[in-house]
Amino acid sequence: MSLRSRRNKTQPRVLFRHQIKAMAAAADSPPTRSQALSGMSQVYASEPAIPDLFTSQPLIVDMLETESSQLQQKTIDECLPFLSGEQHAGKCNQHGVPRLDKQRHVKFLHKQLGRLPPQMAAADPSRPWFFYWSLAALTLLGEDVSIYRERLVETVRPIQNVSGGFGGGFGQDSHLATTYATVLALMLVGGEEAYKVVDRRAMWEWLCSLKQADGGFQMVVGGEEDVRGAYCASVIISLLGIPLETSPDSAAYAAGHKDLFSGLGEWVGRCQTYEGGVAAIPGIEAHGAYAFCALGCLSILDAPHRSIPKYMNMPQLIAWLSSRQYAPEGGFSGRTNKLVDGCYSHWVGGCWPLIQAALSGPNSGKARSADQQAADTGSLFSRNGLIRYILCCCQDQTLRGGLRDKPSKYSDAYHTCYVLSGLSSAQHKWTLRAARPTGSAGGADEWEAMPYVEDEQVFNEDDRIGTTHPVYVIPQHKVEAAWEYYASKMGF
Ligand code: FPP
Ligand code: K
Repeated sequence: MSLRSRRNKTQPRVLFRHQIKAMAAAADSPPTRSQALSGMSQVYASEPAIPDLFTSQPLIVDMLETESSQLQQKTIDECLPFLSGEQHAGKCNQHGVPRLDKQRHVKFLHKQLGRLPPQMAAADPSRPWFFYWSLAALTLLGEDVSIYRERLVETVRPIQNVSGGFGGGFGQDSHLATTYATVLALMLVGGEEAYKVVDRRAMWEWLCSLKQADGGFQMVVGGEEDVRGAYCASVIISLLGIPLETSPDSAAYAAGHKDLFSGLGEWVGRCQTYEGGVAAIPGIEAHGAYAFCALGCLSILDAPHRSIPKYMNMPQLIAWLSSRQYAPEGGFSGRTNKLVDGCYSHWVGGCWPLIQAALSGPNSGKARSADQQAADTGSLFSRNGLIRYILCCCQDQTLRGGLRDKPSKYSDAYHTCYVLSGLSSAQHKWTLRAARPTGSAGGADEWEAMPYVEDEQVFNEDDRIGTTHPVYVIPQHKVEAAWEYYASKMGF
């Protein structure tokens, strides 16, 4: 293999305008260029401490140039000025990291919940997604979203079909993705009025018709079956306390699946690829979004330390997930030879707490083995790298606000939600406090979040955002409130 080094170690550090300005402010008169240079030690002292890893070209570059390698180089060049602070006009902390612009992001999100502008009519079938993305992101930023309860309830009631599930809009067929988004949005606003919108019996019948003979779920009756279906169905079933027995007149029942979770873990396991990642369906390319869906689904079927190692090759999965984090960018890519994107802060970043729990098992504070202790304390990815990418590269810097894929892209509700979810999981440590009893599918494990404290914390403490359940991606207390409400329903 021919490799070349791209890094020029003798290259001088660049003085940014804000550093020269800071020096000028310190002195009575603006410094001349020679004064600026003779004051080098002073400048170095005030220069933000950014590890070279995040400010330099990669040390090793493959000589084979392809469209992919050119795009990768373009992305590095696009991110470096943001990672070095150059693009933040002196508004960085001592680590070269800017603040989280909460106010603007909150404003952006409220706007997303308004009426869609006419040019967005094509996005109509994804309206429930906009509700989920915006409400989840607002919640992470500490906003009370119950003010949206009445409007949400009125808006989603007509998109529920009598045959079960929710479409994207009035008169549209029920789809697992829009149903998942609608259910989560309802749980986010919370309250009995929201909980009772869902027709759970019809939902159960519809889910039974989506369940396939091979164990998986179709997204829509007669439509595609993939790992999104496995995750969305398990979330809906377990959050709403849908009875697990399959309907005796369903094809799944005839195929021997007497319950909705039967054969699902095996089906998800078949989606792990030779690379170690997880694909949408068996036999195609691994992608980060599906890795999260797979691990989330498995963590619902049973406690993660039992179900994830049961269906997944852990070393290969961990190797693949680790390869998703890039330097200097610090963010995650979704697949091999592709680019970092802020949304993978969640799809890939959100896999880590589940992997960590799978490795550590429940930690109730009792004596731990050496392996367990190592898994308890270590971090499986560079949290600071991800936090740098998010705060430096993913924030829209105009009045628009919102978070984005990368600096050359516009912010949107999808990225705002998943970038913030990723930020939250990088800032916290989740522990499985107590696992459900063995063999109780859909049962609740006890999770606990603690602020993750690094030796060197690169973000301002004020910018630590809220937490979100590692499996359901809504706050833990909203998950528990839903469980409590539906537990009182018994059957339907
Ligand atoms: C590729 O896009 C993206 C995918 C193949 C996955 C999309 C799926 C999700 C975002 C998640 C679905 C989850 C649920 C719960 C419904 P791309 O080729 O534009 O991006 P890439 O270059 O980063 O792969
Ligand atoms: K992408």
